[in-house]
Amino acid sequence: MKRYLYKIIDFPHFDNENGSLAIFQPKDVPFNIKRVFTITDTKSGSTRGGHTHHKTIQVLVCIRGGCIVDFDNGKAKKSIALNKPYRGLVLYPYVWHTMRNFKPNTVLLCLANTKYSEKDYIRTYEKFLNCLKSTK
Ligand code: T46
Repeated sequence: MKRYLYKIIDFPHFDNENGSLAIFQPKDVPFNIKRVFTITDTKSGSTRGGHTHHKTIQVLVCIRGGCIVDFDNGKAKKSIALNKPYRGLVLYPYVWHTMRNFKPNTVLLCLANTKYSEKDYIRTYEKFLNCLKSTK
């Protein structure tokens, strides 16, 4: 099975000396959006994520501030700094991801293709590696 690692989407945006406007429309997202959530008020030094999903695909956008997202598919690893209010990082199922180095007042917007279900999460790296073996 081909395992995608990530994709970057630069959403349409208009920036001028009076400010910036970014536009998030379903047509620019590679799945049907079923859920939108935000991550805010992260403390200095905190990390979030540290899991992956069976089915959920997500787009993460730091609409304010910034953070680093570390992710891997069990083979390739990558880190991306998200710090532009129009830049989306698409994370696919079976991509282990962790967010860290949050700048003060960061607002991370997440669009997802699933309703929330704890059963969709894999929350230990060992289980993740075992799932990769069993879904080859
Ligand atoms: C992800 C990263 C980028 C819900 O009840 N409903 C929801 O839709 C979500 C997203 C979370 N929750 C509950 C589950 C936990 O009790 O909120 C609590 C915190 O969730 P979690 O520890 O998973 O948060 P993060 O920031 O580590 O991860 C979140 C998403 O859960 C996850 O899908 O990929 O953001």
